[in-house]
Amino acid sequence: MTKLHILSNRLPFSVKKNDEKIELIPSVGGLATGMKSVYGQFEGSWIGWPGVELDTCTTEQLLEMNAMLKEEKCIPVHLTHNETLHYYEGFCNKTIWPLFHYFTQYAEYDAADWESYVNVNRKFADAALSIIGDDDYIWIHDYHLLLVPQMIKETKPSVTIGFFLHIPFPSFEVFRLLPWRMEILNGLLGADLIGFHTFDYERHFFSCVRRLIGYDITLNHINAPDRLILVDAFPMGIDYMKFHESSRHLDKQSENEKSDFTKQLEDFILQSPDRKLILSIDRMDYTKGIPHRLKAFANFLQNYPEYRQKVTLIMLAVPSRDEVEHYQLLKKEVDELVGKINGMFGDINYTPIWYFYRSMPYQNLVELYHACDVALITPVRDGMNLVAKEYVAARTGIDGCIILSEMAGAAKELGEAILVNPNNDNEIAEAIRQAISMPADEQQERMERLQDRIKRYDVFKWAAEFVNSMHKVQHLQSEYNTR
Ligand code: GDG
Repeated sequence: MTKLHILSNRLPFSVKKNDEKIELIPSVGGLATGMKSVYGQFEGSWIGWPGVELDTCTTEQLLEMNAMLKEEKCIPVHLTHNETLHYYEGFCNKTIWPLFHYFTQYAEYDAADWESYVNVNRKFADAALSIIGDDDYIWIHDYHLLLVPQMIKETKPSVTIGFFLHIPFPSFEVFRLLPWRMEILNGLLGADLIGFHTFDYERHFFSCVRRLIGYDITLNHINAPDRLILVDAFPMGIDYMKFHESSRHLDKQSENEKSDFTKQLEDFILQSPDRKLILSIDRMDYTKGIPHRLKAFANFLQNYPEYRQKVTLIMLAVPSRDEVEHYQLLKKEVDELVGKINGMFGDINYTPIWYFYRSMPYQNLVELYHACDVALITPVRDGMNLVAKEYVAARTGIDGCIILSEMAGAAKELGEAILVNPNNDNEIAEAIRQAISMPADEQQERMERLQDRIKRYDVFKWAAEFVNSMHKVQHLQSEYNTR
């Protein structure tokens, strides 16, 4: 039987070591959920880093961890502290991440980080090569593993390789800044199918291939000398029914069944019936536009004093990459801005911003989506943004409004949201006013259309379409080779 293997930086389980005991904690992110749906059908393995550094484990712990992961059909790629430092924190998060999100001034070009990136990509490729059969399929994920497609193709050309990038692919003028641009492009071109969230990222990629490598491109096919490579847009969806049903469950709960979190939210809303809650959820990342969003909220309170006391921004910022300096500086800036705005517009009965710097359990996340009237999602760059889709899925009352940055991949699909330029504080302030005063029938009309679309193209459909395209590319390649 043909197998489909998955390769991603992280496994769908994180390993936790508690008092010498090993525990596997399942990941709940969109990638893990979507992949689990196709992964079961193909009998493959999942290859990735289990999340603990090799140097911190004893031999017994390693053996136990490997055995536990094997039961879950997971193959660990173990990384040392030095590798996580240079490959992950270094090249992935200080070079590719800022550059591909257009933060060119943050991108560092460090030869030692690059060397580690190549070596770790080789480790992942070797782990894959040790288990994949000649006719198997492999689906490689994201910017951590851009060199792996070529490394696998060179050794086992008959394997069908799919690659999906979860972040934007930047325009040629930005991509060309990378000292290792040729290596990265050639690495990716080892794949048979390359997927992006949007057509714009696909276009940028084609432009780089044409100008830097010189391959001919027809429609969405790259005509490489040895084979055809298919490139397409696959906008990632969410597990719509999971969010929708969890939220429906909240509608049906009796008073006794409600969580303390829900009760507190309800009490707060009941204190003043015309109170409006605005929700903001992201990882604490400079690409997410959090400082601009806060300034826009302050502008809104400044420009529309009649809404003070009535509008609260609930802001969940999940700690992320806090060992990297730019993230530490961002955290400081956000802390200060929240303090300043609360100090300026708050009083004994009113805190304009409720700020949570932590991650919350899934259930609380749904409770927030369920309770808030507006979702304010204004990244300065974002590959897709799943939070916007989750908010839509969790609106059981078919009301609610999304203010969405035009720089998020999701903006291409969510045309019924209020689209804004994330750098324009006044435009966002005006969008907040528009959202909280939008007539109920207009909210409903927009939300119904959004829900139909997101329900239809959910994460399972996304994964199935990607795998179907991997089948399709095989046929296209055999036609191409017999021309
Ligand atoms: C990358 C790309 C692209 C958030 N806080 C909590 C929590 N979350 C969950 C959300 C959502 C996910 O994390 C965040 O996904 P996003 O898409 O918004 O953003 P990134 O993490 O930057 O993801 C992005 C994505 O990959 C997929 O391709 O859309 O553009 O940057 O699912 O629900 N979950 C829990 N507690 C939290 O506090 N349980």
